Amino acid sequence: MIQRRFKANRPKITWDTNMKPYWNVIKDIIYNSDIILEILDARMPELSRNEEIESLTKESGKQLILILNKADLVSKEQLAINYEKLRDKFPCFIISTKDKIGTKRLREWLIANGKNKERFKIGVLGYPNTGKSSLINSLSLAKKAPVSSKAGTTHGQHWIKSVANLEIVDSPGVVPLKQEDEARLALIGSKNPEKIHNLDIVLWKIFELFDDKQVIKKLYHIEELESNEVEDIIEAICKKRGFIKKQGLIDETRLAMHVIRDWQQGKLRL
Ligand SMILES: Nc1nc2c(ncn2[C@@H]2O[C@H](COP(=O)(O)OP(=O)(O)OP(=O)(O)O)[C@@H](O)[C@H]2O)c(=O)[nH]1
Ligand SMILES: [Mg+2]
Repeated sequence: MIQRRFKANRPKITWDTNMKPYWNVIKDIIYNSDIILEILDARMPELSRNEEIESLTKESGKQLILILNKADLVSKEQLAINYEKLRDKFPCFIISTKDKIGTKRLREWLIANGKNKERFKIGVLGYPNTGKSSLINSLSLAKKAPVSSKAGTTHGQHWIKSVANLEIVDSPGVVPLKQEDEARLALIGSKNPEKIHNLDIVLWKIFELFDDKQVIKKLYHIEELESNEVEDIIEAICKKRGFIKKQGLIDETRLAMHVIRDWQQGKLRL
């Protein structure tokens, strides 16, 4: 039935047979919504954009809005840079559901946009753990959708009656059809550390994101270290924490687990 509805606008994406039922849920959400909010991680909005969501939305003729969530984890200067890069492409909103930044403005904007409709249906899509359910709760002024720091909390599609005539659908985080780039998924918090194969690579990528290494040094109590080389920082933290293997080598993998968790839980602020 879902396929029949979409026949006229069949997307050009090649479907992997195993992923078909899952992506049919996403297509169904796009079909049933009046507008789509794509939730991005404000720390790295470009990396957290999903090509498939954007092309499916475009083909459906629905409007796409970008939400840069977790703005509390980014400096104002960096936010302005990230916002400038995207605002010409789509309408953008800067949000922190944690600190309640921007949610009132977005709620009012949605209400104004849907004022001529009896029901204004909003689809909320994005990678796992970007804050889809948290945003729905903030917009609805109630805890209607389950939230957790583990990626993959929401399953299936859930329509939630929000404020005024708004109806919002919560969805499971999208799994990319094409590039299964582990480091990218880890950085946007969509892959839990226990499931990451190359932990060391992700650790390096996180540390390399910081121009100002003081932030890392402060969090891990190695302010006395003069060097700003990632290698030296990793060694100093491992020594400080006693992450040393039997042979006397530093246990980078163990550190990686901790740092990735801290990053995903928002303890490292860019
Ligand atoms: N720092 C910060 N953390 C946030 C913000 N919004 C959500 N989070 C946290 O991000 C984690 C994921 O939030 P969810 O709302 O469950 O994310 P989701 O996109 O629904 O996740 P799935 O259902 O797993 O796809 C939770 O630990 C939230 O507390 C925010 O604005 N700032
Ligand atoms: Mg969720």
